[in-house]
Amino acid sequence: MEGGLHDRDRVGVQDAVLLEDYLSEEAFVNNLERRFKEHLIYTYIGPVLVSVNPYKDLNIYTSEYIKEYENRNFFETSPHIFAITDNAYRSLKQEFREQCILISGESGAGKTEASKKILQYIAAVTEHRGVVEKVKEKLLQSNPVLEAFGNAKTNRNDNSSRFGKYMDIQFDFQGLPVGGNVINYLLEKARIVNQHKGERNFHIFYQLLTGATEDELSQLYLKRNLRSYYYLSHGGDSNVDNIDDAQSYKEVRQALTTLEFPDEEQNDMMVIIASVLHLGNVGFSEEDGKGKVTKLDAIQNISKLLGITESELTHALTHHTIDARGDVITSPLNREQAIYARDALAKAIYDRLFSWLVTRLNDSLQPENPKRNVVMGILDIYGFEIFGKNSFEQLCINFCNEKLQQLFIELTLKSEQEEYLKEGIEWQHVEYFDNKVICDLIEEKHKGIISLMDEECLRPGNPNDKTLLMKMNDSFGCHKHYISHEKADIKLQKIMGRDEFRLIHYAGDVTYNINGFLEKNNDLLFRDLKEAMSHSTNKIMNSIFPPGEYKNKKRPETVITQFKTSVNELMDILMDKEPSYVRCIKPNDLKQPSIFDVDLVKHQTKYLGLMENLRVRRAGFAYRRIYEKFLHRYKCLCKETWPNYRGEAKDGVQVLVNALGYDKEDYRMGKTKIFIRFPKTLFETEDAFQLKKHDIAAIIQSKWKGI
Ligand code: AD9
Ligand code: MG
Repeated sequence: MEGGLHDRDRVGVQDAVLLEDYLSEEAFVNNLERRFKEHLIYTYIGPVLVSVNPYKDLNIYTSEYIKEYENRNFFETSPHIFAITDNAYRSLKQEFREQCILISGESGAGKTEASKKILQYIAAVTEHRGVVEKVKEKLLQSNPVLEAFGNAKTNRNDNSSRFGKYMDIQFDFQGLPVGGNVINYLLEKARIVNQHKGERNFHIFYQLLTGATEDELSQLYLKRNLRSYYYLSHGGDSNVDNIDDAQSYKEVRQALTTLEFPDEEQNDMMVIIASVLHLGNVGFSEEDGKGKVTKLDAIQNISKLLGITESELTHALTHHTIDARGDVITSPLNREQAIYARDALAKAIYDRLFSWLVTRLNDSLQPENPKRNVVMGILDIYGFEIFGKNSFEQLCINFCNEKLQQLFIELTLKSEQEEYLKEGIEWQHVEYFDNKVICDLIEEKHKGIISLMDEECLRPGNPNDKTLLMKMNDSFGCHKHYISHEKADIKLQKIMGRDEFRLIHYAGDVTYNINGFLEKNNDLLFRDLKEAMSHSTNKIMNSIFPPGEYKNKKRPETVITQFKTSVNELMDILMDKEPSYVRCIKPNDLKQPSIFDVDLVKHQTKYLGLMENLRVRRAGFAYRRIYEKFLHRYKCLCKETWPNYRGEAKDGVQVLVNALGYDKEDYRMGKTKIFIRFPKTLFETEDAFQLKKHDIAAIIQSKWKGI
């Protein structure tokens, strides 16, 4: 609101809480649009930062900007990701309060970029020498590595994160970064074996094939030609205008070196990447119902690379062994089953490699002295998803978002309550929609959708998607937030298939298609393949496929149960931290600057729950400010406080608001702050101030001119 870099920031309101018509989505989106057109991409809803992706470099992350935000009071500067970060960092450093910054938004909205800006800011405002410098370098370099293996070009985003990420930065008692830790969620491994038109596999494959030297490639039995690989062939053209894969490859190798991955280990990683490519090229024919490997050179390459004999590999890809109550039975797979087994293997290898990478990265980021550190966590995770067709993955993602919304409500109300208590103001009940009922529907023990799904997965007989849906419809048919095809009204029945169910999420209704649920949840890998992989001489393969894994009688947990556990662990991690929120919005589907598609933004406003954020925030007092600041700004509006009030700032403010005629119900006097209920009150004061300022300026000017 003050001078310097923020002169332009007078368009619309900086804080949507100050919107006159705060219940109107129209007004909210209109405010965003007006600001966006002036390149003001950031707006607050109280302490929540809304960010609209500009799709162009705005030059607002320079060192001048960093200086502008360093150690400044949150509400004295224009909304910015640096302001949020500085605020969190100061609270961590001065009060030793653990922080978390939760970033959400749909694909391409700018989450990952925001998380990088946070890291950039922290790196810039902390000491530049010795161990700290090295830690910062490692933290920064972990990004290109994770992105190479976990990001891909999609139709929505050329650099789309295909996994959820929670990253901790650990600080010592002086507020210096000393280490970090990453937790990954649900890598989209289906991409390994198939890509939609116009999309690509994970970046690392293209980086390796275009960036490696001839020597490296020949050691991996690879050809530079991307078209030679079946697993890279589904999306069509693999060039992306603004991605330089060859250059990225160099950067990734350099980053791995900075992160202290020895050369040998880096090579082992590339061997696995190459093996996945060769695996995709293994073909099958069928004789007498039995699958036969056709592309022997691919098998030979994998065998040489991983140190597994060709015969074991071939056998494992075409057979299936089960242990039926002590009787070990091996039966051949037909062609279709063999293809399925091959793809399952490719996905498992890559998925496990990725998890290994994260673990290994964490070793490298471990602080020397892990005790007594304070943590700032950054969550960059997929937002609420609703597509034309929604499946198992969307259910997982939307469940996670329900949980995050719950956390938001709890933490926001908690922090409001804390502030009221601290300021000695009585608490007023806030009406809001509690989405616990939906979380319960999904995750409740023995009763929820997840339990039912697992039960069906484990049931002997012939469980399938149809039987699962029938059971779900039976169990939840009467639930307020579950709609079966049968229960749907006529209009809805027209758009809902018989193989679908619909959940009423806090952010909107989503229809899920049941096909593939059981298989995706089971995520089986035949034991023959596990066993074969465990015989590899590659050290990483050896650790990700431990020998004897198949002997473990206990069935591995289903995908959704593992996910539920990790989401609940995440909630525990976040629960005792002080939260900050960044809500990212994508202004158009074309990845273009300067286009603001109102309908698209409205849609996201809904799914991000922004109007609900605003309502919760506005339920109490819209505006609050420290007495000294308030008095300083508005003292010219009252004879007794101008030019200076001699006495306590709080008393001065009381005199001031009496003179301004504030209604008793419109404000409260806390211990250090004034709380104003409606923006209108504040606006009138601000208008009066602007007028007065004008007058004063005119008087000063006329005096100066000697008139
Ligand atoms: V996904 O869920 O991982 O698919 P994100 O992470 O939300 O998605 P990302 O941060 O990758 O989106 O942003 C997408 C693209 O938008 C970037 O590659 C940039 O080209 C562009 N972008 C995002 N934020 C900014 C920004 N603050 N300034 C300029 C930006 N460009
Ligand atoms: Mg991302």
